[in-house]
Amino acid sequence: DQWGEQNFVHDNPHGGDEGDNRHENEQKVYNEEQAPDGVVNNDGGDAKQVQHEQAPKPRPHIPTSTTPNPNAPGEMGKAVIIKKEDLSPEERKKYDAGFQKNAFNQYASDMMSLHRSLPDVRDKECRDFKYASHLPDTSVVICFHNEAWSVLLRTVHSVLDRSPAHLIKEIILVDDFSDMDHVKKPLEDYIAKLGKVRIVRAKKREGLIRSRLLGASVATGQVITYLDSHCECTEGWLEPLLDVIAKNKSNVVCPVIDVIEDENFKYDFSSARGTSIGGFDWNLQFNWHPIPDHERKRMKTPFDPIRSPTMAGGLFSISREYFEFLGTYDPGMDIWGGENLELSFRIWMCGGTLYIVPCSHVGHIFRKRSPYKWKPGVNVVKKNSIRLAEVWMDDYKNYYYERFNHVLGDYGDVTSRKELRKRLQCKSFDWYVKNIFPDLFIPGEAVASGEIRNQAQSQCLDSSVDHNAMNKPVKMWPCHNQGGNQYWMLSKNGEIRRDEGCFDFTGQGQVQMYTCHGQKGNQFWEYRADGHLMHVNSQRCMELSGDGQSILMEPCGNKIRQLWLWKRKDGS
Ligand code: UD2
Ligand code: MN
Repeated sequence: DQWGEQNFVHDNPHGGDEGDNRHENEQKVYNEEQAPDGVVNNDGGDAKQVQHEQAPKPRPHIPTSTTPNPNAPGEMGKAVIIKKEDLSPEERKKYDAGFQKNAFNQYASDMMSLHRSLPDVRDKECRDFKYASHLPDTSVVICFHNEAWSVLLRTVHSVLDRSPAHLIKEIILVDDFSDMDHVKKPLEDYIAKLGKVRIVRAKKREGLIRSRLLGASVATGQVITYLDSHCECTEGWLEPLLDVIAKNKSNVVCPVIDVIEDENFKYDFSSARGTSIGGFDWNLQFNWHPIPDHERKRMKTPFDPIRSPTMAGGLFSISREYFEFLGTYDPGMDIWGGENLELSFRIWMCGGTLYIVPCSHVGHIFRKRSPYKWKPGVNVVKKNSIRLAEVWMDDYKNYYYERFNHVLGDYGDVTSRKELRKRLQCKSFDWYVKNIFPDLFIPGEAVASGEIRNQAQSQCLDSSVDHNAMNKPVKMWPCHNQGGNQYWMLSKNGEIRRDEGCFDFTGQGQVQMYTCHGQKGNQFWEYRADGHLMHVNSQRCMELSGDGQSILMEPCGNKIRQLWLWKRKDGS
């Protein structure tokens, strides 16, 4: 039993094989009519509850029943389909207010049991796996700012209902200065009956990072497990996480994050084999990537923990002692953002290992906008990201800083974080990139970069790379010399790209923007010495259309409309 016997400093071979700023106005007034009464006692058995026909009568809380009515809304992770048109004007108002306040369908959530059932999403191999007999216990820390009642408590119950009791030391709810009434006395009364669950409150709005620190400061479990306040844990989610930490305390582990749909609460799960790993782009945004071949080769089975360069941030377990050793979080980070990459880089660079564990599944409601208040006039995400770049990214930080012409603004003092890095004798960011994220696209390695200008006419290849542009044709636009949507890079492996967007041609139709996959194929281009841009698979060349408005893919030939100017790194 290695638990308790680990010395963190350099006993774990590095890289060894074992181991948009969002501002939304929140609706501040909590509507009494939506107060928890009709919601809290939703044990899944009451059809009247579901129809919302009359004002819900206050009832005593019914203690947890884990055998829900299979026909109640949302059971087995099914979608709750509500025909908005059929709702009374009053109910419809509630429906809209719920969405407005939370950026998810609170009305649908309120119809569902707090103990709704989910399918057992595990692959058979995971169900049959034998975990270590002595697993460490965990404190589960859930931070929230104005979370909806039913969503918050379903998170809590999913932990209690689907984890071996002896492994849950406690659940710590951290209230980040919510102003909704239901999270005050009603919540205290409710959790008092659950045992094990306690609440700590921030005295001012701290943001999720300092709230997590507050939770950690009172935690007593051997492991800390963080969850967002809108999650649902599935059967068997916890043991595989703790098992990896039991093997080595410097292993930090994330479950597979399944999607709970914001519109209807459908639980969408992926099989272990479909699991992705975490990465990031040079805007320091977290993103997902397919499991790279080198990692698939390293894994002995598709159910082994997968080494991941980064974590999404919200859902992970870490040995409490190791978390402290590693320097927890940067308390200078506000509200939201950046802490996930900061911790990820720190884990890898300072001797730990970050895994995604395919046998552990937790659902999370992914929202399309942020429902709460941000600091007005401050780009919090940028500030947090600069803090992490300054401390951890060495010269690579400049790829990020170029995005805003190196105008950093006030990002506070990072001296103590730099000292931490020194004290822990962490490796360089260059080491991290080369060993942990070798598939990361490095702008400095681009063989050509800048605008791609047609030689017949001053028209340039133009596209954004956000989700609006994905799977849509690349356009031609008058060259504007401002970079932006006309700034492209030719990667070493023949991609024409910016961030995660790549030129993609299937052999038919038009050249489209597509998420880069790093597999060459439809994204493999050659910028020839004479100025042709050839798609290697189809052997066709990009050609400016006669009207100058679009790109044609034609057999390569001796036409000026097929010749393009693009600055090569070697200056030619
Ligand atoms: C993702 C992470 C989130 C966090 C974030 C980057 C997942 C599933 N989620 O964004 O955990 O790492 O990236 O920072 O990986 N909260 C507060 N105080 C605040 C703001 C938020 O307590 O001022 C709580 C909030 O109630 C929620 C959690 O922090 O429980 C994460 O916030 P989010 O759900 O808005 O973040 P998300 O999932 O978009
Ligand atoms: Mn979240």
